[in-house]
Amino acid sequence: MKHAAESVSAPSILSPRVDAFFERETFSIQYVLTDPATRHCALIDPVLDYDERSATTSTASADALLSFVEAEGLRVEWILDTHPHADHLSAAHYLKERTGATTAIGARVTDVQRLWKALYNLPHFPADGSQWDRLFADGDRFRIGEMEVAVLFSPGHTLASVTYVAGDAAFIHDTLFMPDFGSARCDFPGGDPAAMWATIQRILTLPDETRLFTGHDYMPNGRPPAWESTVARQKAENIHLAKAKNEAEFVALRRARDATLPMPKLILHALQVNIAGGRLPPPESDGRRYLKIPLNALGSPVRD
Ligand SMILES: N[C@@H](CCC(=O)N[C@@H](CS)C(=O)NCC(=O)O)C(=O)O
Ligand SMILES: [Fe+2]
Repeated sequence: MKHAAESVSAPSILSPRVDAFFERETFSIQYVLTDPATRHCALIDPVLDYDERSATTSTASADALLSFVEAEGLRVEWILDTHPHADHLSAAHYLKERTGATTAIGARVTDVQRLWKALYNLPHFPADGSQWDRLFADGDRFRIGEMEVAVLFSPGHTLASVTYVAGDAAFIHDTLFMPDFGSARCDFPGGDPAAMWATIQRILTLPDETRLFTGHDYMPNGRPPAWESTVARQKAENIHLAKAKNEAEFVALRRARDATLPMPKLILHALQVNIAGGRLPPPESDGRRYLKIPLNALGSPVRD
């Protein structure tokens, strides 16, 4: 059985199946990455919906992934985050409870946990990554079914960001967006535009035909949402790479743009949940869960 499967799995390793789910509230893309040979899959960057006006959470976006998985007869083996998100809550914990799949994120998440633990004043929070089943270091490899996935450490947007590379597909999250939008911001706590420049150069060393799947699409000029490019297209068309030809130019470009960007509306809501692997804070004595919002913790605000 194993041998028969191996003989048909070679093409799938070259070009895995990728299904994308665009979440319109935070312009996020959730992915299902599938090994066609075994129909095992990974859910990448799943979103736990949050309505900030009423402080209501909902699992509609995550449930759409589960419905798809069920309809297609897939088996969820992994729940992967590319980084601790600053603009939405991660549905990793909810999906772990529903599927029993293995959760994972980049190993440097412990640095992000330490940073935000101090910002939220959570002295008892364990900043040890124990909230995930597996932590990936640069160069680590793992399998979805029979398909090998490589992990590239890709910091800049956050201290802990990683890119997942499976065959000709790379999940590059918030590094490069679609070529007409450029690159991700590097001004969150722990962000670093010089590290982002090095990360982008590393991603661009993947083969030209590599399919690049981004983490957000902000639909510039009202175009329809898009999330897939290639290394060749990014080299030829990315608006930030066209303007910045070296690290110094890129750092200057990013600093100038980042100085104009307001904080994501959910940054303080999201990080306390996301450093806990997508777990909401435990219920208090009335059975209700509460978020904690530190005041004046993020410096002077930039307004819309
Ligand atoms: N307006 C959005 C901003 C989200 C945001 O800052 N997104 C990050 C990725 S997590 C980014 O890199 N944005 C790039 C940009 O806005 O130029 C919100 O409030 O959620
Ligand atoms: Fe992000």
